[in-house]
Amino acid sequence: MLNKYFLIIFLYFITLGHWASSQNMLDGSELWFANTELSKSIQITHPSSICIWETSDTFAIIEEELKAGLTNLFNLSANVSKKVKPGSILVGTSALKEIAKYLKADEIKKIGDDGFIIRTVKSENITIITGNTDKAVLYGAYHYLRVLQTGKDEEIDVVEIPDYQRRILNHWDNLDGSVERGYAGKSMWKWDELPAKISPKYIDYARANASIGINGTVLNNVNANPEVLSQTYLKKVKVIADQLRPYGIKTYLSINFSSPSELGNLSTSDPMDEEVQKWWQAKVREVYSFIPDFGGFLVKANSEGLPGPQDFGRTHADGANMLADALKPFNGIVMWRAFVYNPEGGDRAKQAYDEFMPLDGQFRKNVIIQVKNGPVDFQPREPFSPLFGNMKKTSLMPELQITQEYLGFSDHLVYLGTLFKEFLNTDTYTLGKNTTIHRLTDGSVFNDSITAIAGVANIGTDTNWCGHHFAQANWYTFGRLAWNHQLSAREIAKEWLMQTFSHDHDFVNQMSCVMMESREAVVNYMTPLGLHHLMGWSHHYGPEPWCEIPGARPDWLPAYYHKADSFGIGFDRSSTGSNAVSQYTEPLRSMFDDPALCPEEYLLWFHHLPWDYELINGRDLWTEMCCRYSYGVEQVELFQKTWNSMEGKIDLARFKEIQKKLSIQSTEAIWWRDACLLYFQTFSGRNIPLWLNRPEYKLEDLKKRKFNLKPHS
Ligand code: BDP
Repeated sequence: MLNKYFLIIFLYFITLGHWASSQNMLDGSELWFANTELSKSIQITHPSSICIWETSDTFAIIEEELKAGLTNLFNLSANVSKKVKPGSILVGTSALKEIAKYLKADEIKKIGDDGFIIRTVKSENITIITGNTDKAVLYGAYHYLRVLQTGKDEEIDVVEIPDYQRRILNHWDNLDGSVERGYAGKSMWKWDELPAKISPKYIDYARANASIGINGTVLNNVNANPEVLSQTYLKKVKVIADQLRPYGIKTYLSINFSSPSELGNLSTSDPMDEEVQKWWQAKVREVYSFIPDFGGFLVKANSEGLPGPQDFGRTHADGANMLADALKPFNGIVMWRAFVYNPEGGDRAKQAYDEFMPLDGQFRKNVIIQVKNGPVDFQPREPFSPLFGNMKKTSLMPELQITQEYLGFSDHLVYLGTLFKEFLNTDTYTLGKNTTIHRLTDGSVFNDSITAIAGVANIGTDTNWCGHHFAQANWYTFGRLAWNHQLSAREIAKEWLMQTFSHDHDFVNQMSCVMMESREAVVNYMTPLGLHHLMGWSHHYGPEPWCEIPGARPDWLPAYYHKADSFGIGFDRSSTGSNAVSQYTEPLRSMFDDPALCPEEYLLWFHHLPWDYELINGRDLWTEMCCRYSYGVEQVELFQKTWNSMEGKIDLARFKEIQKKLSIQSTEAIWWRDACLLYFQTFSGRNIPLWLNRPEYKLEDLKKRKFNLKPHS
C-alpha cells in the first residue's frame, strides 16, 4: 500500500517536473511551433501511416515535418511507409499514379505551382496531400498540421491557391550586421562567417516562412551597399540561397543603382550607356551562375539621397527597364520602389503619384512597382496610396511594414492584422465599386503577369526573433494574408495564439480581442483623427510634435505635417489646399475633400480645421482629440489588466516578459498623450476637459527627454 502511494507521488512529481521544465524551456525561439495540442474540434484518430514515394530535398523536409508534427499531436509515433492502408496519409505530387487517381484534371491545372489539395477519401479512409510541385506539397503538409492543431474537421478537405504569386519578406539588413529599423537585435545573416560557416538559424527561418507560405526574401537593405554584388558577397549569398531553396524560398537582392561606377569602376551608371548595360548583363549572368533560381532585384532609386536614373536625366522607367532586360533571359524580375519624395516637390503625400503616373505603361513586363500602403510612410494610419488603381498599365505590389518603426518598436503590442486588412480591403473605386486593393494587386482586375506583396521584416538575432513575443504575430499574419487575403484578422490572431501559447478558450478569446483592438489603441495615443508624423527625429521613437532641428529638411519635421496654429490643426490637402484629394477617384475625392463627409480617421490628414470644429458626435475638435488620446491610454491599461489575468494560463517566462513590455507601453502611451495634448494646447489655448485624467508630466520635462533612451519612468 505504502509503495503504491509512494509510486503515485513519485509519478506526480516526475510529471509536474517534466511539465514545468518543458514550460520553462519556452522562450519564443519556437515561434508558432511552440504549442502542439490537437484541436478539440478535430475528430480524426492517429493516422496509421504516412505514405511518401518521391524523393527530393523538399520531400525529406515534408517527411520530417509530418512525422514530427503527427507524433507530437497524437502523442504516438507516426510511421512512414509505402504501403497504403486504412488511415494512411498519401503525400505526393499530382503526377504520381498513387495520387493522380483521386484528382480531376481541371483542379490540377487550377492550383498552379504553389496551390495544394488536401482531400479525405472517406470510402477508403485515407487522406491525400498533394500539389503540382514538391514545394506545393510542403505547403499542404504545413497546412494540414495547422488545421489539426487549430481547425475543424471540414477544413481538412481543402483546395488552396495563393492569392499572390510572390510573397516576399524585405530585410533592411546591412552588410555590417546592423538592421535599419530593426528592433530585435542584429542581422540574422552572418556575413562575416559566410560562406564557410552556416548558421542553423537559416533553416529555422526557412521553415517558419514556408509554414505560412512566404516564398521569397530580399536579404539586404533597400539602402543598398554596392558590395553585395561583389563576387565575395555573391558566394555568401549563394550559401544562404542553397539553405532556403528546399523550403521553396527564392532569394532576391536590393541593388544600388550606381553599382557600375562604384563596384565596376565605370565612369558612369547611366542606364542608356552601352557599357553600363553590358556591365549589368554580365553581373546578372554572374549572379545566376551562383544562384540559378535567383528571384531578381529590389531597387530604391532617387529616393532619400540614393542614386538613380534621374541623376543622368533618365526616368524611373529607363532605369527599371535596363535592369529588367538584363534579368529577362533568366526569368528574373525588378521590384522598383515608388517611395520617392523631395523637399522641393510640394506636398510629400502627392509626390509618388506625380512622378510615377506619367510613366504608366512604360515599364517592361518583368518590372513591378513596389508601393508602400500609404502615400507618406508607414504611419499608424494613413489613407491608401492613390497609385493603387490609377496605374492601370503597370503591375503594382503593396509594401507593408512588419517592423514597428512608427509603432513603438518592439516595446508596444500592436497587432498589424487589422492594419493590413484595412488596407487590402480598401475600395479605390478606380474601376467602379469593389475595385479593392487586394483585387487590384492579386491579378483579378488587370490580369498582371507578375503579382506580389512585400513585408518589411521584423526579424533579428533576439532569442524570440522579433523583440516582442506578440510581434511574431505580425510576421505570421503577413504570410497568411499574402497567401489568402480573405482570412480575417481575428481568425489569424486566434490561430496564432493557439499555436504559440495555448488552446485555453478564455486565453484565446480575450487575447485575440486585445490584439484586434491594439492597432486602434496605438492610433489613439499616437496620432488620432488623421494626425501623422509626430514622432522623434531620426530614430522615430516616442512623441516629439515640437521637434525642430536647425537646417533640417522640413518634410522630416512634425510641424510640416500637423501645422498646428492658433486657428487649428491638420494638413490641408483639400481642393483649396495641396489638392492631394484630386489623386483619388470619385466618390472618394469628394468625400475626402469635404470635412463633413471625410471619414474621421482621416480628418486631419486632409483638412486644417479650427479647434472648435464640431464633429458628428457634437464634440469640438480639441475635446475630441483629448478624448481620443486619453482613451488610447485607457485601452493599454485594459490590455495590461487582461494580460495580468492570464497568469498561469501560459508559461511563466513568456508571461513575465510580455507583462514587462505592456508596462513599458502603458508608460509610453501616457508620454504620447501628455506630450501631444500639452504641446497642442499651447496653440489651442483650451483646457483638457475635467472628466479626463490630468497629464502626469510637464511639457518642459517631456521636451527635455530623449525618448529612445530608456529607462521608462
Ligand atoms: C523610412 C525609413 C528609412 C527607410 C525608408 C525606405 O525611415 O529608414 O530607408 O523608409 O523605405 O520609413 O526606403
